[in-house]
Amino acid sequence: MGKKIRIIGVPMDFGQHHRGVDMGPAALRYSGLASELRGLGYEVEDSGDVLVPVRDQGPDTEPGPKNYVSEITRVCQRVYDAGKQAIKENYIPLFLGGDHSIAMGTVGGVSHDGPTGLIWMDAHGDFNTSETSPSGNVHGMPLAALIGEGESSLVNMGRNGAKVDPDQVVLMGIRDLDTKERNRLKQSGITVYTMRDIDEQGISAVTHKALMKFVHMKNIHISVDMDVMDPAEAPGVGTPVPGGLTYREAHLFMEIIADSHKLASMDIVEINPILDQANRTARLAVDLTVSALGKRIY
Ligand code: NNH
Ligand code: MN
Ligand code: MN
Ligand code: MN
Repeated sequence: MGKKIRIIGVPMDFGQHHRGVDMGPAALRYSGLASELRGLGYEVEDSGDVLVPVRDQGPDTEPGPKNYVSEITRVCQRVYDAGKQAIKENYIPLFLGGDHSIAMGTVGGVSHDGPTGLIWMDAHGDFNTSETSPSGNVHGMPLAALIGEGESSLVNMGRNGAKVDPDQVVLMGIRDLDTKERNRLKQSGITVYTMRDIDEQGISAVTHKALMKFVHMKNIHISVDMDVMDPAEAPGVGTPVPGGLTYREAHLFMEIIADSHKLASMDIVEINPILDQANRTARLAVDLTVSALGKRIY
């Protein structure tokens, strides 16, 4: 296969108020991520976890004025450096969240030395800014920050300004947008495939269309918020929304991505083992990851 994979854990839960997403990296490792990937023939290095300050507010903290922007920025800067380094050393970085705010670091870092196409798999748009967000939670803002909108400390983290062009972004699986977020998204130029689009056209057609967008690009990053899945498949997430991807829809997406040979980096985020049923969500995430990295049924 020739490609090496580097696992980078980011046990950060500052982007939202449910405690427990910081255990995502452990849940994924426990589910056998590295050995499954070695089974595919990859050389896999687990570089451990990026340093994340301890959050000492007790169980669930209230959303609101304290949204930990400075803590998140500091962690994302480390993630950015780790992503940039991994690409430079010819690894496929596999980032284990943590909540979705880590993607401001991951996508920034992997695009440091050249553009990447971005496929954002999510029930949500993650396209709020601190002005439009009803919750104040930073995990609802990373995609906006990546295209250069929102608080300057988030936008200018790693390197100044936008990290991806709206033209290089596809959002898939969405079914829950806030009102202002929806308007901003419509004006952004980002390609959006909602659950309705997937229901009507099928996941295969939609995925091939998404890939057509990146036909002139060498690298694709997929950022998988596990709440893109139907809650019946992936109960261990903080903000489940009914009507998500089925097991086979998500696998077929990953299998088609693997066939493109363009997957250069990936995030798996928002797994909350405390809310899960016997680590199901992390086990599903491992299955999806190995499909994205080339596991074939036949
Ligand atoms: N849109 C809501 C917000 O901004 C919810 C975001 N929650 C997510 N995003 N899990 O992926 O607070
Ligand atoms: Mn998200
Ligand atoms: Mn989400
Ligand atoms: Mn369906």
